[in-house]
Amino acid sequence: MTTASPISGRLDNVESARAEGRKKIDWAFEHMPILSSLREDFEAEQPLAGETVGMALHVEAKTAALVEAMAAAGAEVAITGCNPLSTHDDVSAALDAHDNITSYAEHGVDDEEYYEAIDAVLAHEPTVTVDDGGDLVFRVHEEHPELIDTIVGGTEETTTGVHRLRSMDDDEALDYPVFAVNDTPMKRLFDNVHGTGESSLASIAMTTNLSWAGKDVVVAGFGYCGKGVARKASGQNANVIVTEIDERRALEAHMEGYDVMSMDDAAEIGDVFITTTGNRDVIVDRHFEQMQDGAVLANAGHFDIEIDLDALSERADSEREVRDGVREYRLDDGTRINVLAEGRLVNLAAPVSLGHPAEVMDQSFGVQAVCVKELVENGDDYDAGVHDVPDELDRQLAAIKLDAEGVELDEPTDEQTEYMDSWQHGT
Ligand code: RBV
Repeated sequence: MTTASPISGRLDNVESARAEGRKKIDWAFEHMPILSSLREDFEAEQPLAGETVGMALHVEAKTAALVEAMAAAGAEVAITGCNPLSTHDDVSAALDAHDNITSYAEHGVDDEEYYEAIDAVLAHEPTVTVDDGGDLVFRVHEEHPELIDTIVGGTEETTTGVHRLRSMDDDEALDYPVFAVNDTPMKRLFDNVHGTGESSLASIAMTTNLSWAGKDVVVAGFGYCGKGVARKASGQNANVIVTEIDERRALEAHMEGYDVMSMDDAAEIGDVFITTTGNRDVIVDRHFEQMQDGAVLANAGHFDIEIDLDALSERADSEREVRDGVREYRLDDGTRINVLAEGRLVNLAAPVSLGHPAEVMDQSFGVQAVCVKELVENGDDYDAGVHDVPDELDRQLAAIKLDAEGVELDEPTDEQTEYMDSWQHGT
């Protein structure tokens, strides 16, 4: 299917936007050895020839490197964003310049435009879907079920999306196989921990131009993302407070040396609040009234539901933009509460945000790439539902990365292998 260039038509200076986007993609790709190695194989073997890959991801430079690897493997690719604020228009334009890539992603779209772009991707009749948050899969099932027969499978990038898909699967409402990319070690132990930690803190620091040192930083949620945010904030000399709803995670945070308390108690202490729970209503009306003047609120979860901004807006006497990406809500007692990036995931949606570092996305997108290939080659082996990524695929990516980093491994001796496989050895 051929289409007009959707993104390019909306930009004032398409040529210069494409050139800027190209530079960003090339830089990112330089720092993505797994993707680079896979792309070389893909170019030679053309595993995706004849396939159409529909994608909804954060459209920026590292994602573009994945998209180009899919195209180099022989696929036609149609892509849009998975968040209204995370698209880099120059990168979107650079992608759209390819003959076999169409990008519908645009920064700053409203809800209607967002879903129009999702539908435009689905109009390409994808045989594989690649999601971050699940919007393509859900739209297929809700609005375009006729596509299900020809879709070999899908992949899901993030915790929130996998959670939604598992709920769908439990209700027997998921009609094609989807790989839980998020759940693989090569993704979750790196992207969620280091990626979210580094990029959230960097984005908050750049957006506010304020220091972490000596601050009381409240991290809501001690899952993989929360652990990363807490650890990195601690490393920047902040005093970290963790809030949790799960007994074992609260205990884990306590034993890691963080202060653990309820949000009701943390609300009046925190200088900066970062939500990472994936759940709704984590910071709500009763918390705003306890907060200190100047408190900074940011969300690092996939959706903008963790901070109740409607309640804050209702409580506020006035609101204004005090810096690019910072909205100040002034309460009637004069307290000012600063919300970053409209409560959307701060590491991608603030004006200065760049998403996770390239080295980290190399791993996540390496998993995406091998999963798409696996679905095309062996999709029939997988029933409808959520699937773990085959461990062997994940392990191979780790080996490529270690090689690129110049890190050497020990090899077990025959005696060691035999010892580990046996159960007869005792004292
Ligand atoms: N994420 N993507 C980027 N392309 O720069 N940064 C983070 C990027 C993904 C990450 O894998 C996470 O699971 C998801 O965004 C949340 O939407």
